[in-house]
Amino acid sequence: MSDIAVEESASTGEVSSPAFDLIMNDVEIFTDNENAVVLLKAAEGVSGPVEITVTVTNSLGNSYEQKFTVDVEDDTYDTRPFLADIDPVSTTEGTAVSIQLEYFDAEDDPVVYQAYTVGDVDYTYELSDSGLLTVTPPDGFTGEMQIGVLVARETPLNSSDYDSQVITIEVLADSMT
Ligand SMILES: [Ca+2]
Repeated sequence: MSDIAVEESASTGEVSSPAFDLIMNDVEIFTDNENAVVLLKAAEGVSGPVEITVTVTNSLGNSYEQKFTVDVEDDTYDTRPFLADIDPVSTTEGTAVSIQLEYFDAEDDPVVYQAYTVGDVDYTYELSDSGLLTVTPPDGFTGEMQIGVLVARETPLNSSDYDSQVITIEVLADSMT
């Protein structure tokens, strides 16, 4: 690049700005023999300070080593709970239906359940602390209705720190009446 015509740079006044647009016709990716990256991965269950020794050796066999300390910390990331899949359920006209909610949490942390109305069917519901959801369809209603449920940490980290699901409940006509 040293034989490229240059001109005075408008911004700095230095005579170093290329007079023409530079076009790269040939780009080469090479192995950097002067710099290297070391990737460290802690083994399962290892924690605390670990001393790392890096040794470089040149072609003449001369070596130089340098030590540094890495502090390995436990995986403290607490994943949020999520609901187990809930299959559609069915009941008959005027009959309450119960659904036991279940969740998974990697750390087995305590959770809270919530339920919320989805759609405009005027059903009623109850939800116990242990996740037993009981939904009662309105009198005379048949067809499909939906209810939303969610599981969250006891102390959510933010307003979207939960897992929700919509349950479809089919209310069948009571053939006995
Ligand atoms: Ca958790």
